[in-house]
Amino acid sequence: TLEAWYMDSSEEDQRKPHRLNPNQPVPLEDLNQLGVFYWKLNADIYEADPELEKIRKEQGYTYMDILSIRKDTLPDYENKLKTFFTEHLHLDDEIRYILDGRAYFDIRDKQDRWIRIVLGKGDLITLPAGIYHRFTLDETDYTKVMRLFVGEPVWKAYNRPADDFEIRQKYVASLKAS
Ligand code: KMT
Ligand code: NI
Repeated sequence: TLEAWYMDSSEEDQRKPHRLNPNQPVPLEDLNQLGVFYWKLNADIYEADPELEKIRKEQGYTYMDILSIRKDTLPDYENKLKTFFTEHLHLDDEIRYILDGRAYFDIRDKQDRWIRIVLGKGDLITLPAGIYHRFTLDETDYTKVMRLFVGEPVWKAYNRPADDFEIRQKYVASLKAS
């Protein structure tokens, strides 16, 4: 299963866990309510995994590429990590499958509090279009991630505030319904 918790508000190193004391865990059902979904797969066989194939087919994830996120493999590493950790939204779902290493995705809950989700090898997560979020490595400074997309990928991020976007309003309306 997926581990998630509410974050403290300290300005310390973004790569630290930032748990509250005592820890305040967030169950998967709460993440589902926010439109976040999750699969556990066997990343050792990602190149020929029938389970991954099934998900890609059912969800229409036609596009995929793989990024190794570490200082010596990702061009413009420092700037990219800064961009990833700047709160933003996208017009499409963000679909990520961790093939190696670890990473954090932070998302906002309905009351605008940060939830930190830790992802490790074999975790596939989808963040809904219009959700405010950000991404960081942890203190191991490395992950290898597959990016999936429906059709031609659009990676454009709109930094907060982006409240006037139709996709944002659609997302907020979906929360009220749930
Ligand atoms: C994003 O849009 O938040 C990212 O792509 C960063 C995580 S995976 C490269
Ligand atoms: Ni994003």
